Amino acid sequence: MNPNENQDYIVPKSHPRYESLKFRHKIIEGMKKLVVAEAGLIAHGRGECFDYILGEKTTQAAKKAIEAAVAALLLAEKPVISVNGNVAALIPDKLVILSNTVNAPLEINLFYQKGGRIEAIKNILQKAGATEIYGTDPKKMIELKGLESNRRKVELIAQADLVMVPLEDGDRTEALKRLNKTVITVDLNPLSRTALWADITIVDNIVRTIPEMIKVAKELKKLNNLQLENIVKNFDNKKNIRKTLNLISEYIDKQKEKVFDIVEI
Ligand code: PTJ
Repeated sequence: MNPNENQDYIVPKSHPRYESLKFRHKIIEGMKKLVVAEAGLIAHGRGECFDYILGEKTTQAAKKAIEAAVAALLLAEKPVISVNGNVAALIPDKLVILSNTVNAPLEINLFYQKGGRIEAIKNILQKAGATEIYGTDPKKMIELKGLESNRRKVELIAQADLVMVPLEDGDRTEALKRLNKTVITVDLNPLSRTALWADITIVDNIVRTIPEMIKVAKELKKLNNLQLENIVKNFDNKKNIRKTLNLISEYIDKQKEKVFDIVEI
């Protein structure tokens, strides 16, 4: 979607925060088209805040988690990528490419149930080139045990050995873990329940993570299973989250010095 499509949102490319504003407007447009839940705007704002204090870049810790996540996806027998409104609005094309590259089907799974949302998300994914989209037919859905939210209604996820749940709320991650599934998440908040419960937590903005995962997948596909297993075995999620928290502290410390560099006009 061209961010300048809607005359309300003309953002000059020269704007120092063009990239950030472009994705903010994708979320707003997504909400108008029912793709994004109203609460998705708030979730995005929270994400922006964490992204800011991470320096708006994919950190070394995130790169390590991305490598482990891709290796785990390639090793999984029945992997599924769960898609919610925010993810579909922000990065549909790349999501479809990742799904095809690692052979992990896309399943729409929403926290906020509202008539028309599943259709709107299905449309956006189909426009992006998806041919098989799960989680759209109520007759094929079953309910996950130990979960009360709307996310309990799943299709392929019920049988999956690995589920990637980007921008997730904590309840389902806990439920998936209790069902012995490997969970990968992408969450800019390193302290969220999902981040702490997941097996592999990528603390990064989904708009940078998915393209990076596609790049890494192309490389890791050249490895054998033993090499992929070693990557997963050598990854320590708790240590990696701690490293991310240290990177945030270091980044904030650096910014303290910068405060005095701003010259008043
Ligand atoms: O489309 P639905 O109905 O399934 O609802 C989706 C949302 C995101 C509204 C729902 O899952 C929700 O309320 O999520 P939470 O509990 O707000 O958690 C979302 C997490 O994603 C928060 O920790 C945010 O910091 C994080 N986040 C937001 N935007 C991004 C992000 N993480 C990575 N990349 C982002 N762009």
